[in-house]
Amino acid sequence: MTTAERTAESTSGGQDVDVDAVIIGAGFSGLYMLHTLRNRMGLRARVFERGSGVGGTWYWNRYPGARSDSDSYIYGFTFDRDLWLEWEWSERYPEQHEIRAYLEHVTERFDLARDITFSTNVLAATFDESTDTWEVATDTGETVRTRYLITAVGALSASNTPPFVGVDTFAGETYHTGHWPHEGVDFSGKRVGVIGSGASAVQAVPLIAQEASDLTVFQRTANYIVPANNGPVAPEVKEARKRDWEGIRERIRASNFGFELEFEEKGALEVSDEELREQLQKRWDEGGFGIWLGGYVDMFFSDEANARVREFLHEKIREKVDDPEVAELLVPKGYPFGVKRNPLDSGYFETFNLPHVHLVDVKANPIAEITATGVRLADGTRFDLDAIVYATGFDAMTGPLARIDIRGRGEELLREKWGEGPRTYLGLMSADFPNLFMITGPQSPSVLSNMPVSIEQHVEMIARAIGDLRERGASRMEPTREAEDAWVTHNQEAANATLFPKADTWYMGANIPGKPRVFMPNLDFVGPYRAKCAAIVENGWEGFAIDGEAVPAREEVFA
Ligand code: N01
Repeated sequence: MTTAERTAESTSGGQDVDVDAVIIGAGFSGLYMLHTLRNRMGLRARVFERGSGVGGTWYWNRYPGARSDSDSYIYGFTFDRDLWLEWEWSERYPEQHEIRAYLEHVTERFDLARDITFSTNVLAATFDESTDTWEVATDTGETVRTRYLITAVGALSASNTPPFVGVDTFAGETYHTGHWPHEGVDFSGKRVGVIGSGASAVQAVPLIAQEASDLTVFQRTANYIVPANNGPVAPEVKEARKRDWEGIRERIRASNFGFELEFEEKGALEVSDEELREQLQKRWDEGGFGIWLGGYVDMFFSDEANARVREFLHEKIREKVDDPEVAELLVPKGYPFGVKRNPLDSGYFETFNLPHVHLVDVKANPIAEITATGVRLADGTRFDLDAIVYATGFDAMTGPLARIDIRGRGEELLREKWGEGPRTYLGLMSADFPNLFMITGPQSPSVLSNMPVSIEQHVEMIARAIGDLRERGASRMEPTREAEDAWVTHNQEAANATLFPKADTWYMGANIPGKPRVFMPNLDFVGPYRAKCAAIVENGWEGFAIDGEAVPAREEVFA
């Protein structure tokens, strides 16, 4: 069937809807979803995007130093060989403005903008049981009826400013790394306070320090931070990668985390001190996530194994930081390595050797109040500041979905259904919310992977689902309650077998006061999860019900 024929069918078969699909968000996920549904399948799709341009995460996170921690050659779409070949990244890790330029290029290349409505927030979506459609309402007063609702809202897009006493009273400049001014910020000659020491702060602090006359970093938890080793990529390496598009694509799709990284065959407890140090040093020198996602798998399960790796990392911090007291504060304590997102370092530790940069421990002495002039700690110490930068992260994974009033069967609110933690099947759909698909939703590998790889897999699976529904003439798809319950249990059991629950992280929802403490990503790993999903589809959508007809899932799905 040609695209035109499909379009005609779609139009004639969809008189009860304004469009076949509404997609929320125009980042990597939304753009590829739109391209797939409209350009490849001939459906009528419409994207709503709250920003005034495309990019999602990369539209909002414009703080100094913002760049991806994934190598640039795999931080993009692989669905189109020509697109992959024609785009040139300037460095090992792509900078924010370059990623945004890339996504703008994708938008233009596939003529996507005409179906994207910018500067528009989706406020609510309600499932209509009588027609198996969704009614979507926006903050511009528009209402759109659609068969399929697809959230492409990102896992880290609902920014979090902690509810400090007096947070609105500060008279100076206030910024959040997650929604940085487009025109940039000049910190020259200013006394700046950065609250937080996660991946965003680790990237921003060295650059803010170059401008500020005085910089104070308020740290609650020290992080395990390993070198990025950024820089230009040798032309012959770039060329070899271009020639190996198919190989790279296949390897990252089958990999554990969407990178070209494999775990060591032996565990950290099975090698001599000498071998361990040699291997860790090799990965340290290479930079990137090798030491985390390509190291010793037993360190995720055994504290003893983990301690051997930690010791190496603690030494490295002490070597880099001149003042032993500051170094001790920067050495992570009380939780294992690898279970909190590992930021990549481009001069973060060395920044604390500068005389105008200070580190303050707000675990021992918490922030009591934001005042008109700065920050006051519990013991009464005051910091007078001209600017405060909140590098305080996000209400991760569930936050972006909870902000929308998504009502399924019986008007049940998704955020209420998820009151004790997310409940999904495959991180893709939730029972009683038919025809609602979530790209890289909670309980899928998502944030524990190189995101574009997981995004492509989900987009293609959703497209397949929609294609199958249309072929069958079916109007409704949803997971069964049994499959969802078993998936939730499987995810919790997998996490509980590891050291992940041992740290207070956004993976666990622990950064948001009152959020249930539940491990949110899925731990099946990218390749095995992908294979599992493929088998589920091949077996006629195991664990799903199509127009009420359920196909039970095999036990292996939950292993
Ligand atoms: O946010 P975070 P982020 N009082 O949640 C602290 C991705 N990302 O924006 O650790 C005092 O990591 C909080 O302290 P603690 C990446 O996946 C990717 O840096 O909770 N401090 C922490 O230090 C990353 O993991 C890239 O004890 C408070 C900080 O604020 C995710 O986004 C770049 C506090 C928040 O750190 C989030 O990173 C950047 C309070 N009340 C981000 N509340 C790349 O790929 C919070 N904090 C490059």
